[in-house]
Amino acid sequence: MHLITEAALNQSDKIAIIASGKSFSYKTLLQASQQFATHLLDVNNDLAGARIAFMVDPGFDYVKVQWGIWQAGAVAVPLCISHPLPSLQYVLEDTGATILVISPQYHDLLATYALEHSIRLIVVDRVPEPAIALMPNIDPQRNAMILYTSGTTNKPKGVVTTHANIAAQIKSITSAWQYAPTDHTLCVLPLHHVHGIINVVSATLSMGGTVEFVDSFSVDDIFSRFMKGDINVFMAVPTIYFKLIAAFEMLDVADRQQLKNAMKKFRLMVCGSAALPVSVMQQWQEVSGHVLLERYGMTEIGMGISNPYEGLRKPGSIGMPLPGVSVRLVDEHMQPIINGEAGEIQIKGENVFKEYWNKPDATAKEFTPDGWFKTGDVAVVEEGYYRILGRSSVDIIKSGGYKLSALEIEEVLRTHAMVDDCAVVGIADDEWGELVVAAVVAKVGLDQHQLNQWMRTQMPTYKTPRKYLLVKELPRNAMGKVVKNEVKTMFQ
Ligand code: MCA
Ligand code: AMP
Repeated sequence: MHLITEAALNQSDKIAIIASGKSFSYKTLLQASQQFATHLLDVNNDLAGARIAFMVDPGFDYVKVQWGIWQAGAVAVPLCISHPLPSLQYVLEDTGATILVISPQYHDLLATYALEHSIRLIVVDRVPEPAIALMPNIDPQRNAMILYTSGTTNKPKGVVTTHANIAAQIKSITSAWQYAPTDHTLCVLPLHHVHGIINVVSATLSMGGTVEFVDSFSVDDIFSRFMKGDINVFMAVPTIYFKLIAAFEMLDVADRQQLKNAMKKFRLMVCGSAALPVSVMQQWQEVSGHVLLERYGMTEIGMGISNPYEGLRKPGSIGMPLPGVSVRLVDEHMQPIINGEAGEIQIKGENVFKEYWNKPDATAKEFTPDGWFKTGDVAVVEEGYYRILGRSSVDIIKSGGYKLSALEIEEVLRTHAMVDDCAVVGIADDEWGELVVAAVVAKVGLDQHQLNQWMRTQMPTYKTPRKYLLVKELPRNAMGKVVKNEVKTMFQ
């Protein structure tokens, strides 16, 4: 990834990363990543698109491993550090990963699996520091990363981006939001999604800024770091701003004032990944003095549409197309909208992903014949600003900033011995955006607590239903299809 490593060469002694109480310069990061790439290369001179999965905590090692994978010519597959084994296995099998890099604490979870599947296991703190080998020359059109996204199919799909895609995604936001070497960004987001990987970490490092990591998500920790006065950029999902507002209100007057003073000095605060409620935007302005910059993105496209850095940031709106991104709205006949009506957002540009991994049919289905990517999000344009109205599928849920597939959750629920049938929906929730809930037709004697615990062994917690409703039967239409909107009303 030339864009990022070039910045590292130019910045040298500047601090790139702060994590777990330590600071690491660009020079240290680049050297460590090249040593790691050398270790990965072993006897090869180019890993030629091999998939390397890594389950590494956010921090110096994460970035070292990611850069090492890229420099060795392999494809980075970041795993979610809170996923249970079945979810990890799915990604490892789907990508055919041949190398797995882990933080030491994930050894017990994954070592046996790696051994049984002949996957080379590398524990990140037990890597030698070899003399740096010659790195392969990487064509920008080569695959760089695979991220998993839930959609209208029951299993998550691997979104493949090339080096050129990632570079375009980075260039677009760094110019629009004026990233600078003086940026000091706090990373509180998970690093298996675009928001954390591209917007927070990669874009900041590409411009020579500093990324500071937290050990785990904690509102108190975020506030105490804000109060130190170094951090000047923050990006998060609406749920996190909601949580910060609630915590701010619990502080005493002196702490509030100190925090306000620190936040006033920030250069930028961004919100995205899910609709930002106008009330949260307004409350955050009172708390921090900042008008949140709301933007719209997707795993498949990086960022597409954004409120302006300078100019009116319109509440309830996602703004205008970002530089280098073409955006259009189309009606149900795929005709571009010209009369101000609502339509599906479609996107074209170098930022758009290459394909779904090993899924040519799914890839073809999501593009128009003339190369526009169909987002499935419906919007209108009002005075030049796009406003999201909803999604074309009721089976996609956004909760805590995560995109979830109702079908995927239902599929897992149905494998429980006591569950005969079920319907999963998202219901509106102030804190989480949408809350995952499930109507369940069950055998007599189902223990809901046990079901909930069991689901958490099968899926990451953020995908599991928050409420279960036991029903005799699910509401169906004349065709026998479950009517999801009726299921939603059952929870009101
Ligand atoms: C967790 N909890 C929930 C949910 N998640 N309750 C309801 N709904 C949920 N979705 C509960 C847990 O069960 C637990 O309760 C308690 O909250 C704490 O759980 P934990 O997992 O520790 O949550 P957290 O650490 O407080 O995390 C909340 C969070 C996290 C920080 C908001 O969800 C998060 O990092 N979200 C961001 C995701 C993200 O980066 N999305 C970007 C993808 P109990 O103890 O009772 O079990 S979208 C993207 O990349 C595109 C390109 C874009 O546009 O950005
Ligand atoms: P993901 O695939 O996890 O990257 O999620 C992408 C989806 O998040 C988009 O298709 C939208 O539905 C949603 N999304 C992202 N940003 C926003 C936003 N600012 N407002 C509303 N929805 C958003």
